Amino acid sequence: LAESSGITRPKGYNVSFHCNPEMEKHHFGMTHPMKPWRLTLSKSLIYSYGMSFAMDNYLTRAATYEELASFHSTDYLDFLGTVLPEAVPRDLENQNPDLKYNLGGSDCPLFDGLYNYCSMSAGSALDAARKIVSKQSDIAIAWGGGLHHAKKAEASGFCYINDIVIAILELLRFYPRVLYIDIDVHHGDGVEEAFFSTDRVMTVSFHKYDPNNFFPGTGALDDNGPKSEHNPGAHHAVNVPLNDGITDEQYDMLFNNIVGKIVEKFRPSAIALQCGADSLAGDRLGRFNLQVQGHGACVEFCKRLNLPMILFGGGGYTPRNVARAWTYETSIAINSQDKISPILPEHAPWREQFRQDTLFPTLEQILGEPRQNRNPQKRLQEIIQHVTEQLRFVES
Ligand code: ZLV
Ligand code: CA
Ligand code: ZN
Repeated sequence: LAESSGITRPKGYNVSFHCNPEMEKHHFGMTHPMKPWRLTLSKSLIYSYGMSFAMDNYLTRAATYEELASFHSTDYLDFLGTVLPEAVPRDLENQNPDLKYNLGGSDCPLFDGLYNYCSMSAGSALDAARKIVSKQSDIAIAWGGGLHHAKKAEASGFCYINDIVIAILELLRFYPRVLYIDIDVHHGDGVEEAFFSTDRVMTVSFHKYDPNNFFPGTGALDDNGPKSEHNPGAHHAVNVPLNDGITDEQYDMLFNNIVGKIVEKFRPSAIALQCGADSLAGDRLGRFNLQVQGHGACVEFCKRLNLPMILFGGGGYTPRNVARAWTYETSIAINSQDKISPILPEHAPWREQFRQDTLFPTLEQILGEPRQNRNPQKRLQEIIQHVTEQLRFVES
């Protein structure tokens, strides 16, 4: 396969791929939008292109309790490890579910094997971080991670364990400064909050922002970390609130400008990039008009910085498009984006899942009618202006 596709190992650097196929067998419930099976579809397409021959492939073990406890509270972990997916207790008066740690509701249901699922996601992310710090990998990929909403002692938005925070904590044992970038359509609130009080991690999230109608409702332009002068973490949270229908061209302009300025000022020693694919056009929960090319351009931009980097997954609720994006982004990591065919491989299992046989469907193919763009150029300039002023407070 690798020979016929012309895909070879990248020259002068190493890419590793970290996954645990057991993770993919878990189910959140019939109607729940999070489908771990999308990881199977993504991997299947990546392998069909012959990309595994160009990377070091690791089957990762689950993270241990102690590893999870590097971020999460032991009370929360103990509950997560013992709670059974039986009926959730209801409040006697109004019958509302009485949730502990926000577990068991419709966003974060209790399902069979939940604790295993969470520790496997964190295990892959942590393995990726360890291969980076040991310098065995220059880019490490963990598509099963990226669960950016989980808090120290609370589940939130389909996320129970924050594998990203755990992986960044590992990077911080060896690197002075880590830049976290989040292109999921939702605000990366859990990662932002975890590093609110340090100047060793800068977080930047691009997201749909509508405090009343879009989850989680945080991440306004001027939410930039605790304002106190004595807090080293002040000004180290960058937020890029966007509206429905943003296009590749606008996103690319914003991303390059903002991430470029942050890198110049903050001078990170490593990058953690959350590649949530719900920012793609046609996503079941998303609102943007991004195409596979525009989403991938963010990965390409970060790769060109030549810093050690972890690529995480995240959201993504239209599995065929998730698989396309993460396949294209894997090809970018191994520098094969110009070698792979834009026509999906003939022999790909699940080929019928993809509807069109292209890796790059047009907006018309995805949506029929593209979503209306509610991001005037003037607003994008205001955002750039705000971030530029914010960065004046960051010491370089
Ligand atoms: O992609 O959910 O809006 C990383 C990620 O960023 C809500 N949740 C909360 C606030 C009030 N609720 C609504 C409860 C909905 C429960 C089930 C759905 C079921 C079917 C279809 C859509 C949803 C849904 N839930 C859509 N948006 C939500 C958000 C959570 C979004 C999490 C994004 C996670 C993996
Ligand atoms: Ca985001
Ligand atoms: Zn999301």
